[in-house]
Amino acid sequence: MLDIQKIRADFPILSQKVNGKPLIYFDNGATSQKPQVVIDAISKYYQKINANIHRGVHTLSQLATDAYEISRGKIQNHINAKHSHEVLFTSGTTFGINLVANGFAAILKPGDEVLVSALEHHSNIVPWQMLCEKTGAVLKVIPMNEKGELIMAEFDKLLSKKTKIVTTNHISNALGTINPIKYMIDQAHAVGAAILIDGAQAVPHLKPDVQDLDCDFYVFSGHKMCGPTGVGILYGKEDWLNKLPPYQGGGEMIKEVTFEKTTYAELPHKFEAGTPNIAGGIVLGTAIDYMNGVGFENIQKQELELLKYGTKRLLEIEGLKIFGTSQEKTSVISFNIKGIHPYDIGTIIDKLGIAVRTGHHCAQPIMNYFEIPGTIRASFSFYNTKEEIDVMVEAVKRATLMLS
Ligand code: 7TS
Repeated sequence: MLDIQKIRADFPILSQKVNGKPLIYFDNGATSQKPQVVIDAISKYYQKINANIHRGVHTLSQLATDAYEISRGKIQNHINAKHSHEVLFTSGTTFGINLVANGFAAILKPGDEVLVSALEHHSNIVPWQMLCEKTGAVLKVIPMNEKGELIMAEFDKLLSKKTKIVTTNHISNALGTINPIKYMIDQAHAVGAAILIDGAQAVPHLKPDVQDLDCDFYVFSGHKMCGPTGVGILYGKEDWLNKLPPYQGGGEMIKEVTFEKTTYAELPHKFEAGTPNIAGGIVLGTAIDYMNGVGFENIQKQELELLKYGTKRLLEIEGLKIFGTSQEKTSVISFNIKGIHPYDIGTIIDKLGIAVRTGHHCAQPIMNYFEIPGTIRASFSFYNTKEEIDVMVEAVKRATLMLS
């Protein structure tokens, strides 16, 4: 088992007080906290090797370029991509999805179909709607059931030769459902469709193997997995990345520019216009090293314990309902208390030092399905403890009494 106290000591923010109380950070779905090694790596970059990459002959530029490309290699290994040029640095999940959706504008014809799951974050809905508006393609939704599971029989029925791309998250941010993506990837491919997996909520909990999954695209953000904000990854199969047009034009993404014609650089540079988040890209590698040091098996064990314990303890509260009761679930508990607005509970427990997210979690269609304005979401990380859950349960009880 993990020595949680030792791990907690790696995260300086966790020993802070907020509103005069020890911080209990249960908003890991929104962003994770950062260990000292990550914080140090950011300042070390600016103290020692800050320079622009891929352009200078001078030593610092080469050091920065090497560090950036070493990090790309680490990420390639981590997700088991076949080639490092299939690993593109982006600013985050949202950017990666927009890049792919924008590229499909060159491929889709009116009447083609895009399948989106009912469990998506807005960033995996809106870019596809924009794509459909632009191309005349039709957006279809893979429905879910009361437990917050996608209905595979309905998915199978929706798939046809018209389906050109399927998009789903690996894990739902609002409910914690782990989707059967391997099955979905195989089914999409059986009709000749591409498939994008939004791994934003998966990479903090597991290590995806993109070759084993055989997905066409896998996107995620660094900041939910102990890394900095403003950096993320788009993995794409080489063939697809060669087929898609560039997303942004600018420096570094070209082979040759004249006023008559521009030719584009090879992968990955074709999709990396402009000066990137260099420190972010390098330090994402540090964050991944840190998580691998903790070990994803250990992470999963600890988080499953927290999920089971938190579920049991919260259900002791009268009138409390949990949304998202899938068999396959990660350490996210979305709940409401009968007759009380989630925002009111969130505000009161914040005064007690407890950070949860309240609201629709950028997943309004899920809230509409359950006919609720939002939920209170406690999302646990491996550095959280059962004792913290006990404090939250007592705080929610207290808030409930005050508001009833
Ligand atoms: N996809 C999923 C499944 C997400 O959970 C999020 C962010 C995104 C995409 C967008 O990621 P970004 O890094 O590009 O912003 N989810 C959340 C959340 O649940 N609470 O705050 C942000």
